[in-house]
Amino acid sequence: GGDEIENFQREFINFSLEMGVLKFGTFTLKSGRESPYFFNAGLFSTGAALFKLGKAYAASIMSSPLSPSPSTVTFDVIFGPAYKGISLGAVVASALYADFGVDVGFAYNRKEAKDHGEGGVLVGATMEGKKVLVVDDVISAGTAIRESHAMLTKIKGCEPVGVSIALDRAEKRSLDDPVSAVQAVARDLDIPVVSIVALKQLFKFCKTEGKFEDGVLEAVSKYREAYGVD
Ligand code: OMP
Repeated sequence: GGDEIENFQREFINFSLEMGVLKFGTFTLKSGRESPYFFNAGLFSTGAALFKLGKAYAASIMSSPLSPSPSTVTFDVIFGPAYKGISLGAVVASALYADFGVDVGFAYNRKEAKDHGEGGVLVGATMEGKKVLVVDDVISAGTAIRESHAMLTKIKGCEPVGVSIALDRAEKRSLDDPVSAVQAVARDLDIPVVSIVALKQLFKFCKTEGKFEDGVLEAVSKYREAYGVD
């Protein structure tokens, strides 16, 4: 998460722009905040895009504290929260195996409990007594990730040990906060939050590579000044 942009980060930003996942304009966030950019991970909607996406997450995880040595990770199971986290978690688990030989479990939840068949809201690998990594798309205010964390702590012996996301928007929840929502999550839940990219790298890359159309650089700069934390 420093100033340097790694290769997998450049590739990730480029292909997010190509797929229309990363867009500039005027967007209202879940929090109600008005943003000059939006990241819609649902538009990683082809086999090739999902394949590359999985690889980018895996690379960020393996170059973070979630991987204390080359082929080890701190978690037993990946949890992908419904709905968007489900496909993300699946491609990340697959890429960890393909690229790093790391084979972990995969689980997800249903939003509605099923009353027939196997029943329940949790599907896949058991998370009882396991160390779990939550995989999600974006953190803005941190609301979604805190809900997932609260759900996991109700499972017997389950220990959430980290969060992996594509984009850290690196913004404060409220204007008088000294830290970003991601920093607050890491502090409050006492676990690492690892992103493929944070706004700082994204901004620097788009600026240097001339990816901003007229007025966008100014709009994103203003947004960072108002809400951002580096
Ligand atoms: P928080 O719960 O505030 O952290 O917002 C995260 C969620 O907002 C994501 O899981 C998305 O559903 C949505 N979101 C995006 O997907 N991309 C963005 O660039 C911004 C948001 C958002 O609404 O803040």
